[in-house]
Amino acid sequence: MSIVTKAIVNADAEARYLSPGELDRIKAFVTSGDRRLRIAQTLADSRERIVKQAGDQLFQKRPDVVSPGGNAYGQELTATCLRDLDYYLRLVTYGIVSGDVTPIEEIGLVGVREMYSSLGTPIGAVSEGVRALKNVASSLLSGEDAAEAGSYFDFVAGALQ
Ligand SMILES: CCC1=C(C)/C(=C/C2=NC(=C\c3[nH]c(/C=C4\NC(=O)[C@H](C)[C@H]4CC)c(C)c3CCC(=O)O)/C(CCC(=O)O)=C2C)NC1=O
Repeated sequence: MSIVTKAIVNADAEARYLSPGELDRIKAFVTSGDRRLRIAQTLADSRERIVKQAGDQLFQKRPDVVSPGGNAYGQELTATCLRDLDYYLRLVTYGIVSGDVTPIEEIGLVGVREMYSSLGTPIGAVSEGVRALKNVASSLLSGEDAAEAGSYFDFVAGALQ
């Protein structure tokens, strides 16, 4: 849900007009629209590089995951691991565009703990990988844009801890 939809659902539940506070938040959302779309576009355009470099950083910090017996050991499982990082980068762009973490939660975080646990994937290392995505992505963005995007990476990394 975008923050516009959310405000409307809340107001309609009480059969009232949008409040000044809600209109202010919607105004901020609309005003920041160009910037948020630009950030999402930059991340999408650079996704291969962001995922590759984040993977390199992760495997340097956590060599155990790509060592024999590790959950991402071997070409195929390493590729699956990088695919998961790409998934999270994609979900972060959804969050940035909608100004809301709900799409990230619904698509990528509900039930994820149980899933990784059943796969034997160390969830803390996935979180580390998302922090690496944030590092690499931030280096491609201006300070203000990096801060906007950073909050969504932080949200995902926090949920995966
Ligand atoms: C868009 C929402 C979405 C998410 C998030 C998602 C995750 C996801 N990751 C999976 C597997 C996996 N995920 C990883 C990831 C890793 N292993 C590690 O040690 C690293 C720390 C980490 C990379 C950062 C690995 C290695 C597998 C395969 C595990 C296996 O088959 O044994 C699987 C099991 C099915 C499959 O292999 O595709 C799912 C569903 N799928 C989705 O549709």
